Amino acid sequence: MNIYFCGSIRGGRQDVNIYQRIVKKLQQYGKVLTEHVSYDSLSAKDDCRSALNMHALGPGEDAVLDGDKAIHDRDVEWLMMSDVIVAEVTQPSLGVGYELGRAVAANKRVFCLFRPSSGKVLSAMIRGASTNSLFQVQDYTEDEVESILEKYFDSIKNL
Ligand code: 6IA
Repeated sequence: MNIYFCGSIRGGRQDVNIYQRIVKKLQQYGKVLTEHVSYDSLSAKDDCRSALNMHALGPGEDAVLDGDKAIHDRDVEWLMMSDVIVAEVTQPSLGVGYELGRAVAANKRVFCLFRPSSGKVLSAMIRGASTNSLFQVQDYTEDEVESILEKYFDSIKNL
């Protein structure tokens, strides 16, 4: 099974430790195409220049844009190849919201995880998308993340 994990990158990296626990658990169920989302080395402030170890560019040079386009195109390709999309949505992220919209449009199975203890309130566009079993939103506490994922993958294994 191909699993696509979504978590905030430029939206902020404060939940990276939970992303690591989620990815580790997901690896029991299939191939996680986006393991890098959980890497400590990815920071919200990185752009493609630092990631590719490039020198500063002058006006009109658009390697950052090209790099972002490559990331976008590769991620969308992986999203389309995946059987399940699991998203940690507590830390708001434009990229994660975009990925979830593309996943819904492609009729993909989506499982969103949200921690109310963060004090945040989840976007109505995510909570409100949870109208059928293909798109589920699950509130959870940090200590139960592994068991929540176990329950979910148990529930879809015969589908
Ligand atoms: O808007 P955000 O950056 O928070 O979006 C995060 C989501 O978009 C994640 O779920 C990823 O799947 C995807 N995404 C965003 N940026 C990247 C990335 N590098 N590499 C892979 N996937 C990404 C961006 C920065 C890098 C050049 C250091």
